[in-house]
Amino acid sequence: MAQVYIAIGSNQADPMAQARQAIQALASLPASRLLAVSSLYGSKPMGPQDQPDYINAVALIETALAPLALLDATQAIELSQGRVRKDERWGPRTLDLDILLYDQAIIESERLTVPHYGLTQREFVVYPLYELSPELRLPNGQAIAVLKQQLPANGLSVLAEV
Ligand code: A4P
Ligand code: MG
Repeated sequence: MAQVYIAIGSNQADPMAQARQAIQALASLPASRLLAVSSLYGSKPMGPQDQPDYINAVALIETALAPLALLDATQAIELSQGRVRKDERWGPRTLDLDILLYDQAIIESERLTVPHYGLTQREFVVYPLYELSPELRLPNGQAIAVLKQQLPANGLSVLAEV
């Protein structure tokens, strides 16, 4: 079984409900178990500013799914929650699920880059990761606690528990 951190993001169609529904869907993945979920955070949009604030959270699951099978499953969850892929980069979305870490694996394939390329620069990923696992280290040895210390909160706030 692998331990996998998954980032959840939404800023459309009742984002808090989208996040909670996504967490339920992750808990129902085959050959997997939900181990922990961070608080639900409110965050300022990264990218185009003419879009609503986001709800962000991070889930920790244990899974027997291989990385690409897990990506198929998380993309199916995105689609089932009304995600329409658009050309605009970093534009609004009902649900975005990003695979942040898959054990300590380093994956660089056409469909999947792990650790996720934006992990270390995004306060809405680093802070919930720290909440879940303050001792966590990335495959390159970077400590999540140090990353958090270096990254301004940028208005990030805990809005609710799941
Ligand atoms: N892909 C590669 N690696 C991964 C991975 N580790 N996890 C590929 C998931 N997918 C991965 O993703 C494009 C392709 O990335 C997938 O087909 C997959 O094969 P996508 O979800 O279709 O596209 P996207 O999400 O629009 O692009 P991207 O670059 O992933 O967007 P981001 O970086 O996720 O940004 N502001 C706040 N405050 N909070 C947010 O959550 N999110 C975004 C989206 C913008 N601004 C935000 C937030
Ligand atoms: Mg994405």
